[in-house]
Amino acid sequence: MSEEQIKNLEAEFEARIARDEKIEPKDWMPEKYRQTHIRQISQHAHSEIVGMLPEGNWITRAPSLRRKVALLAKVQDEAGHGLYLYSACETLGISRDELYEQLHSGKAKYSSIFNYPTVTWADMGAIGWLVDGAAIINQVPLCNTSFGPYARAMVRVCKEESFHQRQGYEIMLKLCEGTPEQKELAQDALNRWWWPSLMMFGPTDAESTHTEQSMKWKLKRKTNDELRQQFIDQTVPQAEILGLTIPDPDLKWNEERQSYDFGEINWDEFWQVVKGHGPMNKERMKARVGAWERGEWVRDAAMAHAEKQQERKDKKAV
Ligand code: BYC
Repeated sequence: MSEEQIKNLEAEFEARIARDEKIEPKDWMPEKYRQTHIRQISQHAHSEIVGMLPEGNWITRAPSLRRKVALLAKVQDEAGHGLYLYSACETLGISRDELYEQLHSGKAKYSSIFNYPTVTWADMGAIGWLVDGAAIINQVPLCNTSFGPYARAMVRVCKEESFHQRQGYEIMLKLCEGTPEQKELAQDALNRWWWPSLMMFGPTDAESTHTEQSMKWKLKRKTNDELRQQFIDQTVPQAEILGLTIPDPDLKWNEERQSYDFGEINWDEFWQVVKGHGPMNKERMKARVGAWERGEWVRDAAMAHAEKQQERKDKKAV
């Protein structure tokens, strides 16, 4: 293709983005657009399936049948979200095996939040309330992202996330209405999950490498800082209803901005976790790689079965 032809394609692509048209897998797209989407969608898919681990840890210890059913359904939803997202990512020309290899070798990232331990039942409440709450705020704008398969996957994901958020908040509410010890468990979980939840939105806009380009391509519809602020403004009143204290002495309503001011995030901790040195990084990877290895015979059996079926079909056709 000549340089001129590429320029024309680029101009037409930019015009389509400006008109808010969806870009579909077979449409022409700049190579950087394709790569950026593979990066973000696959990180998102990896986050969903690694995100099953901290909660999966509590399914057998849920305090009642009702709580067990709800938690089981939530963790299953997360597996489903991973599947929609891996499928959306594959439409960009990368295979599922390559994506798994990137996760297992540590080449691909997944959300920092899942590298923290879940030490009490209240953590199930805090994850649903805060982590899924943050995920909804981050993901609702993605329903309107420019790449069609990602946008469509996000519509269903967001509907399910709102059930997740409510089941978490309900756990917190029950604990806060319970004994002083139960309320203390809820406060302790909030203390441990608050700051990591704020880190989920990524580095500040000034430090974010991808935001500017991703906003131009309408992959991202809001910046990391805008979404973080929206999350804080929405969550503080919910903590007040619970009667819990947000562990930030600098948190203060700003009348002029009609928003909360908040304290400094520990960015050293964030980057340590992102680079693989969080409290649970090694354990999470060990669990994922172990599951992949233990599942090898299932994949082999499914392939052998598919080959046999195909052979039978071919023989019949002769
Ligand atoms: N953790 O330029 P930036 C869920 C990386 S799961 C780790 O701002 P971008 C759930 C970033 O990748 C929901 N890494 O990046 C599941 C980049 O590194 P690379 C997960 C992070 O992409 C189970 C570098 O830092 N949600 O809901 O423009 C149970 C610079 O950052 C993080 C998604 O995946 C982080 N927190 O913006 C419960 C949503 N933040 O790639 C719940 C989709 C940044 O250059 N993703 N990095 O090596 C996004 O919206 C965006 O990718 C982000 C980051 C806002 C996360």
